[in-house]
Amino acid sequence: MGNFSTRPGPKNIAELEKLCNFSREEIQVLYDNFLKMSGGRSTVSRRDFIKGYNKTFSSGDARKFAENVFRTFDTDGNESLDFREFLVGLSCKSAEDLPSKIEWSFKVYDRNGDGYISRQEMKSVIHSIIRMNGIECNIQDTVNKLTQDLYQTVDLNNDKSVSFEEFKSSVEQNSTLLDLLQARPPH
Ligand SMILES: [Ca+2]
Ligand SMILES: [Ca+2]
Repeated sequence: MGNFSTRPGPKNIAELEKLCNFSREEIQVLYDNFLKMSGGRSTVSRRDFIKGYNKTFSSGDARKFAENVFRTFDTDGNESLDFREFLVGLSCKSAEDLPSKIEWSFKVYDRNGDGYISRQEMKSVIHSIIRMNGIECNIQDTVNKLTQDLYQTVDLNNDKSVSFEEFKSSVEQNSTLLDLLQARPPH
């Protein structure tokens, strides 16, 4: 597709529409946001992404969480996002159906991408979520406690490693688990 230096034309938009759940109009808006983040360049660097993402959170520090998000967006691992990666990433992140939510959350937690969530990976992501939400409390204790509880719940066979299958069936059995994993109060 090449890099855009100007607004994507109708042909590009039609192609992009097929890759995500966004409408034509939403893609245009997202492209403007993308340009704001990149400073008008055709790719967004890790640093620009983290800075831009953090700006949207007034209450807490979202930088650590943004690193995890960046990793799930940067599918070719070249440390920068083109508009297609940005769009597909946002589309996966904002998907509302349970299978997509499970898949995306698993990727966030599996920081080294080896297909398993270690306790350390879970702890690190929970820490980043709590910081992002700006929760004022004894953060280390909260992180330890949440990690302990959640890890025990999702590590079904208790082998100190959480596979995608374990993660998926835990969440399917208990729908409030996904809220807890995203540090949202269960509704
Ligand atoms: Ca990339
Ligand atoms: Ca892992």
